Amino acid sequence: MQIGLLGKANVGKSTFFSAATETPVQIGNFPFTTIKPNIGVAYVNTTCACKHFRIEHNNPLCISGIRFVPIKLIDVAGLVPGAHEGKGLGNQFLDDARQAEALIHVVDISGSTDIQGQQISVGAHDPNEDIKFVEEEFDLWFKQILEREWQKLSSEIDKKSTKPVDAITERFSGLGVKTHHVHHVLQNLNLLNKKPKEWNSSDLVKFAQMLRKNTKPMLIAANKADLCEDLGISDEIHKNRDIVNCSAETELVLKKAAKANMIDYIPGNEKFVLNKNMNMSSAQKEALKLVENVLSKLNSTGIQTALNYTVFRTLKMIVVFPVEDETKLSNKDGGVLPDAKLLPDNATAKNLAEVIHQDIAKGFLFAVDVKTKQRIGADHQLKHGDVIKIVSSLSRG
Ligand SMILES: Nc1nc2c(ncn2[C@@H]2O[C@H](COP(=O)(O)OP(=O)(O)O)[C@@H](O)[C@H]2O)c(=O)[nH]1
Ligand SMILES: [Mg+2]
Repeated sequence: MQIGLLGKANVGKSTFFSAATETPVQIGNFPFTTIKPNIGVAYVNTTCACKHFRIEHNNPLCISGIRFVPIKLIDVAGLVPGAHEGKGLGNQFLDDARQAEALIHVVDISGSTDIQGQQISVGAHDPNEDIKFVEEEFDLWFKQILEREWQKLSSEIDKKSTKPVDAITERFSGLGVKTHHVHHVLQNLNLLNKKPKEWNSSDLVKFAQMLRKNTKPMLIAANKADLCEDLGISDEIHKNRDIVNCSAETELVLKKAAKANMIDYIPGNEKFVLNKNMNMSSAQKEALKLVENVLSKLNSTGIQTALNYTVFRTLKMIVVFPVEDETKLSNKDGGVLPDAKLLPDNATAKNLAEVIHQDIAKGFLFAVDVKTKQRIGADHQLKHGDVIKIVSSLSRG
């Protein structure tokens, strides 16, 4: 599971990345601070199964019944118009985005950075322009790849009479394109029964656009929302796009203050609690006052919301808790609810076994839904929050 952070220079991608991963990366107010893609571990969160069973357990990823599940986050170099033609760090940027299953487009919603990433006064730039150009760059990139391959691909399909769905999927698998994506797009555009040789250029453009939307879904993180007088512009965009208001800088301050024991803060929360036993300088107190103001305006910093939205709503993933001992809810070492796995929402008990270990899957006998104590078969579809014991004739390794 990988999510890519993208956007033009200076919108706060690296700040978002640091806040979400706590990895110290270079943060600076000039273009191309991030030269090499940074890959880090961030977390989505959901209710832990310990709540259902009303038990307490010691797991560093469960804080007061909120379970944090790791995902990979990629911070990629800033994007400029013309990137698909290699402008800026163009092709490198687009290549990095290949690995991502979904993207978070970080936008400066306060309008205080121009298209090149230079700082200007609040409201001087229209963030809609950024949304437009980034989507266009992606569409053009997909179209370019399609066009480059099209001649060969369509004549191959014609000669060998392979199914277009299979041939197209195979050729574009490097972009994270799966059979169901291609089928869905072809069906929607009424192209399922049209020979690729007979496609016109408009078919190709539409196909590229829709394939991009389906394989690289994008959430807009309306960052620097703390600088906005009001958030009307974001509400306006919300009419046709998925968008979450964010303040990456505020989240970073909160994470750092929590790390230094000055506050208690659960990422995603609307509040933090001051640690009365810590001595703080007046500057630190002042910074936390500002943070309080931002939180009261935005409800939360939006960083956790953006990650959760991408994984649970855009990608429709579910969290399942595998256990080996269904009475103790533990693994062999006695760790209670030791694991939380992210799975697609149509995943079966067998799929969970595959994620745990190939041998467990090979020897799959049956599984137990620990919440209902019912025996389930290999094809049983799992739900978000399920606690599952797999019974296998083989053990791992
Ligand atoms: N006011 C405000 N400034 C931010 C926020 N996020 C980032 N910044 C500032 O924007 C500038 C660029 O941030 P950076 O993360 O390096 O941007 P990148 O080029 O997109 O990676 C830095 O000065 C950050 O401190 C935010 O949420 N609010
Ligand atoms: Mg950066």
